[in-house]
Amino acid sequence: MKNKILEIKENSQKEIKQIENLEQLNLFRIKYTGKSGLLTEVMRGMRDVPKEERPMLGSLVNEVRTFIESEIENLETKFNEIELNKKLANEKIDITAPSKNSETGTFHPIQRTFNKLIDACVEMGFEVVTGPEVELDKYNFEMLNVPKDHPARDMQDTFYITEDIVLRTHTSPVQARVMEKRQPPIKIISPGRTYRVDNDATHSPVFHQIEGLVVDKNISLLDLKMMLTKLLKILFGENTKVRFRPSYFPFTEPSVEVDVSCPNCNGEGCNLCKKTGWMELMGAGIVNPKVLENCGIDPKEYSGFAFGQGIDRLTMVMDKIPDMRMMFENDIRFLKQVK
Ligand code: FA5
Repeated sequence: MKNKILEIKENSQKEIKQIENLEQLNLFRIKYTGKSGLLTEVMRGMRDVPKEERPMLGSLVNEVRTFIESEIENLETKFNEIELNKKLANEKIDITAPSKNSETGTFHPIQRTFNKLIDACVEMGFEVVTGPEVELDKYNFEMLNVPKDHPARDMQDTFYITEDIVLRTHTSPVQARVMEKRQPPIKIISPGRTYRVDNDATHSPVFHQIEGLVVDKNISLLDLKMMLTKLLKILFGENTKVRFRPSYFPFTEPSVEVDVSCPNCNGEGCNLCKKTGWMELMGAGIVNPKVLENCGIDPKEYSGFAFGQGIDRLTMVMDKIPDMRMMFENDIRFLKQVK
């Protein structure tokens, strides 16, 4: 039995020298140390050996097993290293090879308009504030002087979540939220997404607005006219004409609609401006004293102006897009055209 064990050791030493890869090493492992391998077979034969010889032979088998296993481990480490080096050599990147053409992303046309407006307003000293799109009826309507039974609610067809929670129909609730928390001076803009039950070529159920609010001592309609004229000239060019027409909003008094000479035809009259030479751009006005009062600001001490502009329609004019819905389909061919 002893000779048999030593013979196994000797043969294993010879055989292991011939092994060239991991596959062969695995077969070697099964042959010598596997469940039905040569060493296991020897251990089974121990039953036929006289009792007193068993401890000596048992420890010899273990010694040989440890020896073979450590040989296997060493060889395995060596083969793994060789494999890894081969893999690394094959994966070398040739940095001199010509690159594949990659698509570059751009801003969505609506975002581009937003960026232009926000940049111009920030340059004029406005702070950017945002508010929730799912809004309390209180901020969207009531604090802005539009109580539940007010006929002006018909001007904004609303998505109701519950009786008291709506998808905001304009960015004006941010005015109320800011004035409720802060005392003047206030000079903010609030860009964001808005929702109404509308759907045609110039009305989308989801659209975008930017709100502006200035509250301080002695703010008058003259400040509103000067500031908006300056802003619109930055956006559309120094020669742009700006006009103010009387209008109505429950949250401003007096209220105005603001138009600019058509940027497409410079006021000559074209299809975009329906031959009028003017484009209607935004609603604005002097903040209704009732709104200041609702928000905890004393209307005897302070006054303010506000303006609100639809971004989607402005983008349609600037990029000559015939149907508002095209901007929400996100067809990559369309987006590439209006780059
Ligand atoms: C308002 O929403 C007022 N909050 C604006 C305002 C603010 C006035 C502060 C005074 C002071 P109006 O309902 O007119 O106003 O909407 C403003 C702009 O939003 C419109 O001129 C239009 O450009 C845009 N708009 C309204 N509904 C839609 C719609 N369904 N799809 C796309 N744009 C829309």
